[in-house]
Amino acid sequence: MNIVSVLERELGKEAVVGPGDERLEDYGRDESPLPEFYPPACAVLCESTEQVAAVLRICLEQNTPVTPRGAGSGMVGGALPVRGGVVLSTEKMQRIKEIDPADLVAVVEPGVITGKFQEAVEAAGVFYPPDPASLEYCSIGGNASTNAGGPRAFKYGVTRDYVLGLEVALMGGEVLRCGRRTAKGVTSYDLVAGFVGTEGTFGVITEMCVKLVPKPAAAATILGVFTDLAKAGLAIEALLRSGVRPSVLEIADKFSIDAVRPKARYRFPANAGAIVLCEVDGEADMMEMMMERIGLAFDELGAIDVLAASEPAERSKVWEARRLISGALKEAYRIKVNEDICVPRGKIVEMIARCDRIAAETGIPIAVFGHAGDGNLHTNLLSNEDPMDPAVREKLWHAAGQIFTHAVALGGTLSGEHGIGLTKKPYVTLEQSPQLIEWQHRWKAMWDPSGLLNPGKRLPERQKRCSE
Ligand code: 2HG
Ligand code: ZN
Repeated sequence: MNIVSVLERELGKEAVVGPGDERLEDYGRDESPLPEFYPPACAVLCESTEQVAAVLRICLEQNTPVTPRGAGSGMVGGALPVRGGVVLSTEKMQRIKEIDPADLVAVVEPGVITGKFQEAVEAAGVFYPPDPASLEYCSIGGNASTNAGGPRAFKYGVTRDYVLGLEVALMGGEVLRCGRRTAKGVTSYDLVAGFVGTEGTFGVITEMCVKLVPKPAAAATILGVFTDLAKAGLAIEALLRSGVRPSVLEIADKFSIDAVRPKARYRFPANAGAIVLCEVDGEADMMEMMMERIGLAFDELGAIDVLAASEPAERSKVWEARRLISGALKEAYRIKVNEDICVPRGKIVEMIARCDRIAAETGIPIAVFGHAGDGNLHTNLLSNEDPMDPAVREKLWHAAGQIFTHAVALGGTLSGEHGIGLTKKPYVTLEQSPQLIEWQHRWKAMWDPSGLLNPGKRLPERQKRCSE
């Protein structure tokens, strides 16, 4: 019996999207810049931990690759079934099981949409800070699998900092609960931190216990507009040194501004070449003083416009300009190879200058935007050439390699928040030693000796050791 029939028999036909079903194509793509479609044999839309465990048991019994998938919003091909087989989707596991403001925790299933979860949490008077730009459609389980960040990571940290406990289904069908519900806890090895960020290569998250924090009483947003990116980079570095502690410190360049200009409600000055978006939160009576300080700093650093917003409607207008960037660039160019390098904070200006040089040398426009306060820059290589042309792709991925090389030379890393998945796997050796890669292979083999769980991702192929 083939794998599709076995899954249909054990989980019911309604859980399986099989051959001939037009929905199946969606499970062979994601938000990565790869134009290819990776056809799975089928996708299983699991609704419970038991179903996830059953799929992992059946796939091991049938020696079939299985690729976990959240909302499919990943940008590095982490959820693509590159070896075919089964896509295991958690998109239907959408229950918020508990929000407990007294314990400051919530218990959720992995398919819950992050933005919806934040709304529910805030309605209960508490706050869940991780805010990937895709929060309206990404899922919290996917966020944990990639250890997603977002603008507020600058003050509040990334998803890993909020995951206290996990239920994980392992290859073969065993279900493991690890972690805790308490604010602190060191009784076991930190398996939770180990599972977070492994892009579904160790196991499939079926339930999460996450930390909440008190909701800030007020927030304000300040936008500084500069004539060029170098000036905006200097503003970021100056703010980092000034001792003010915003919750958000974002940057965007002229490519990004020009892409969002027609869509955004904020009217950018004609000579806008870069923006710095800053947000502060805390006690209401602190807001004015902090906005004034940041506004003054922007003026001193040569801003051509400063916009301060404290009302929710005005703030959302400013935020809209930032949140639209990724999609607007995607619409404006046929190819958008987006990276998310992260460099030490003191090297932001230098990294921006190096991107400029790479753009000039290769002739490839590079849009730079993102979470500059964390040194996490989305360097987007743009092109209007044919995405299927191997020469075009080679040129773009070569330039991406140059960006990675420079980021690593400055003490940085390939990925600050999107993950490695498929697209960045060829570059891992630029950053990591063969020894480090080998230990990660051993770790992966401990959870998935069969190598069938999300195969072909994250780790460069294993090097043969001299003794072998
Ligand atoms: C963002 O910060 C996302 O907007 C997407 O991480 C980044 O498209 C990108 O490069
Ligand atoms: Zn981002």
